Amino acid sequence: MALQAALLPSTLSVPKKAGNLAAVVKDTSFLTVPQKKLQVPSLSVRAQAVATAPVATPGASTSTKDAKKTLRQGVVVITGASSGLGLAAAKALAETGKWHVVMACRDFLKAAKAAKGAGMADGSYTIMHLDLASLDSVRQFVDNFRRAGMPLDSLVCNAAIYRPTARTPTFTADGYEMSVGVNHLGHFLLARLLLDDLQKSDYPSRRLIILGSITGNTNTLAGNIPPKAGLGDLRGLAGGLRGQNGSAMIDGSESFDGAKAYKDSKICNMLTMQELHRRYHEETGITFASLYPGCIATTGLFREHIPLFRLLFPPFQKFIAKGFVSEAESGKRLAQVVSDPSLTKSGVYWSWNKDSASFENQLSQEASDPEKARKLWEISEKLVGLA
Ligand code: LMG
Ligand code: NDP
Ligand code: PMR
Repeated sequence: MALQAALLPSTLSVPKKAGNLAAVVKDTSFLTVPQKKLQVPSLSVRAQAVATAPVATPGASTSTKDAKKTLRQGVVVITGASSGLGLAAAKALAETGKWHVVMACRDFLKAAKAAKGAGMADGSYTIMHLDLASLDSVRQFVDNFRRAGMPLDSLVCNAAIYRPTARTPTFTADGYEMSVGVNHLGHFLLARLLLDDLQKSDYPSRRLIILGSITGNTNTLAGNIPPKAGLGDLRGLAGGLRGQNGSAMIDGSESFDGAKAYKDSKICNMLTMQELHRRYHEETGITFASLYPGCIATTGLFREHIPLFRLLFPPFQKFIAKGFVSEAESGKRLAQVVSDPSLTKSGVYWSWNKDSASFENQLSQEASDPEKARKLWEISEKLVGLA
């Protein structure tokens, strides 16, 4: 393929000091910000002494001749980094200089504009195409990411769509209902494929993070605003969520409800995180986590809601429900879950209190049901072609 053909000659002609990794990234630069401005993460490492590096531990790479232990720049992939929380977290992480952010986005130009608009420095990020509404695209993303030659130290499954007023389903390229297809199934495949890469990383704390939400947890007031989340016995999912010859809803309901489909997809996200933890944490040492970042009432998530809702929801959250957080604040929270040395515990659903201190939150009974998590895992494997 053209990409591979393009790789070989210039790999050989790259100046020695840049090395092969730079050549690979150079030639996949059509996927990235302009090549001349791109820094290769592992080559643009800043020497950070143990004393100042936040998570420097034995086993981190050594990049100075005086044998000081240093932590190389980490590489984090964030899906849906073109807007809202994903963009704010990308900015927060890139600004530290300790992270190179791979923005995995369905709309390259939007992502490029968003990164520039947010003031992210050239070279601190790479944009790669990923459309979670297509399992082929997920696989292509994984191939492209591997070809770029970067390590993977942290993966954030952040992208989502919410269709609050939809009464008829839409479908992914593979024919699955869109909210669950994008928010859960696309991420399920991505996470499964990239586990290998996370495992290969020599970074001291490797993490896989999947966004959850309060609205999927029926042990909260917010989780009791109708329509309530609920997966039932997963018969709709097992039937393929196709809508025509079955149900487009996970629980098998005949009628479609876009708001419920989103909340259901968030239960899937939280169950998947826990199942990953049970299956892989001990063996791999990877930290699996989920979080509720607060109510970020101003993001694009509400783009399909009625205008009156979009107008009133932010002040409602600020002054009445008191769940509001700004995009910048939520970005810092997610950045903490990616890189804070104190948040290495696996299997946790993080939340924050009013002073923005993180705490381990309790999931609802359904969102922490191990039997349901196992069943969800097995059905999802079939739907994404892994079993
Ligand atoms: C469903 O409706 C839709 O059917 C579905 O399509 C989907 O969109 C789904 O979850 C998404 O929602 C849910 C419905 C159920 O909620 C509403 O219709 C209410 C929407 C209101 C959104 C918030 C805007 C509130 C505006 C208040 C004004 C703010 C101004 C602030 C200015 C401050 C200045 C100092 O809703 C329910 O069933 C309600 C359940 C009972 C809730 C408990 C009551 C607590 C009361 C708390 C405050 C009340 C706020 C006023 C609500 C006004 C509603 C129009
Ligand atoms: P936004 O709509 O601002 O961001 C969602 C991102 O997902 C966008 O970048 C969007 O891309 C991307 N996306 C949507 N569909 C696809 C697709 N098919 N393939 C790839 N990317 C896609 O929403 P938020 O920032 O609010 O949401 C981010 C996460 O936070 C979600 O997981 C959400 O569930 C969670 N969350 C949000 C809360 C809130 O109050 N906002 C509360 C709790 C959790 P594009 O820019 O191209 O549209
Ligand atoms: Mg909710 C009491 C606290 C609280 C919190 C933290 C949220 C978060 N909400 C709360 C209360 C209420 N909400 C109340 C009392 C109402 C009735 C007026 C209410 C309504 C409401 C609607 C209609 N809320 C909503 C909607 C949405 O469409 C949002 C949604 O469900 O998206 C799936 C939403 C949200 N409320 C939240 C949060 C975090 C959301 C959206 C984002 C998400 O879960 O991802």
